[in-house]
Amino acid sequence: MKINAVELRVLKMRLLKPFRTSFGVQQDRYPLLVRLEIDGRSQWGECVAGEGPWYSYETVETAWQVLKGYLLPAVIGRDLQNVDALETLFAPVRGHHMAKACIEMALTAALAEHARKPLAKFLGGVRDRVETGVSIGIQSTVDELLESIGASLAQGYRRIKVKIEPGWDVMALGAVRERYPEITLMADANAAYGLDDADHLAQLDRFGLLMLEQPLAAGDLVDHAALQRQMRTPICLDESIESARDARQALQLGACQVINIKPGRVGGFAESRRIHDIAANAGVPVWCGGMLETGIGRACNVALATLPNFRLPGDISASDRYWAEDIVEPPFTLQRGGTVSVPTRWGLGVRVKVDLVERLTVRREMISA
Ligand code: SMG
Ligand code: MG
Repeated sequence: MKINAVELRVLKMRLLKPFRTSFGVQQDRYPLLVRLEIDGRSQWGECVAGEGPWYSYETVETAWQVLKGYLLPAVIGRDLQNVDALETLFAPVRGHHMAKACIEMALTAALAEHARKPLAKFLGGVRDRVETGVSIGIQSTVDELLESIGASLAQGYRRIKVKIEPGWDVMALGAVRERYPEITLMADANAAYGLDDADHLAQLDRFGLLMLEQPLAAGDLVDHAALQRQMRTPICLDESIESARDARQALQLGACQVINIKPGRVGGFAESRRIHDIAANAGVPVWCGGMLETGIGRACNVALATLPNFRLPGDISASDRYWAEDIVEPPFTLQRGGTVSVPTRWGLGVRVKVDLVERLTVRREMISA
């Protein structure tokens, strides 16, 4: 397969509701899309980088520059029979896994289509629906939090993740547990704490959380291991795991008992698979995170989450939780038991609404040899 050219685009899309985490509030999302011209057809992909360097050092701007300046010149015009060839060409570029991932995932979808298989089957998936949950941002009041959780449960979501930060943690989760003693509940701190907060965080143990996601800074594997020794709640790592090496070292250190895999964060499907296997061999479950994706990135996440060791519900909510109108057809909808169905068409499995993408585009550039 030969990538003849790649079109980069940034869209502007309004989230239905602002999303607040420990690092800021987001109302508009600016997804960076790629369209590979590959063997005479188009293959879309999505980069998960955010607008600012908060969740990661990567941003829409850095991904654009690294794609245009380094990654795309290395691959355009080359014959790529598989993803290994792509990874070899990308290897000299240090980091920038989000920029790399969008091309890797688009190429994988094209290879799946070429092999006449749905992406999930091409990846080795074993499920036709995946369990999903919701991620509920930091709210202004406990009443709003309880209301938001109530609405999500009423829609059929079965796992609730609450974003926390210092000042919005023990009290907020305590109120949730009092109202909903039985729900599957977890919390995500997006690196808002330090090891000095260990005693405080250990108070969360009494809420029977499924896990506590990324309490400490991304580079703090050793401190996460120390914190895990001081609390019963399983620690899950998200920002800390950018590669299979990170996963191996985190598990060796005892820094976590669960891993959140986002293919867009770790360089794509192949690296996600390696992390999945390392975790499986260690008896550690993984689940698929989310980055407020459009239907393109969501289709990738759904496909990945069909692998066997994705044993916990993902942050893969339906399209209508984020967007008034998704850019793919059909949109992802919530099905019985709080699940999302896995597309069965070949390749990515959803059709991109090109006219809508066109209307939402705020920046575009064609990169060719
Ligand atoms: O896509 O439903 C989603 C968002 C899930 O909470 C979510 N993602 O740390 O896991 C996380 C956050 C990162 C995204 S912040 C823009
Ligand atoms: Mg997270």
